[in-house]
Amino acid sequence: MNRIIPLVILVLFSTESYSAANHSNLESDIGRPGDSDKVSRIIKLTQVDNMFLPAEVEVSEGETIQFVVKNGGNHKHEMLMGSMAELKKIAKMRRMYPDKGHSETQLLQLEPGEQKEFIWHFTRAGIIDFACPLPGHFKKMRGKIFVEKK
Ligand SMILES: [Cu+2]
Repeated sequence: MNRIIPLVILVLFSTESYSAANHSNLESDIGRPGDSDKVSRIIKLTQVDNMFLPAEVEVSEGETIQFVVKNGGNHKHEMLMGSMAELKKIAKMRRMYPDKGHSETQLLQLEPGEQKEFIWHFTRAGIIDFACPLPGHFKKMRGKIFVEKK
């Protein structure tokens, strides 16, 4: 009977890697990593315990933004962009396996006081969600990027 358990876990993990594969497909909808020589603006986001400041950001279709994300809180935080459905799925995995290593593409993990940057090219108009998927943070620590049509 005990032998069945590792198998079940294995199946759950392979389901996650399947959804991670879906996630990279999805990233073509939310844009893609951008080139540093195409950056038009810098947008600063600060993480506090537990929210993003600002929680709403406006960009234009076709724009390449350099995001500077700083953890100004006293706890570890993360930042991940995607659809709300995708973010919810990832947050659920964090709750189920809090000690597992995480490797979603474009995931930022920040210790208190730490600052990280990434460059993103927004290819299409729409609304992109972002959040800290950590347990206890996810419900409040969310934001939206409004990608305006050119
Ligand atoms: Cu957080």
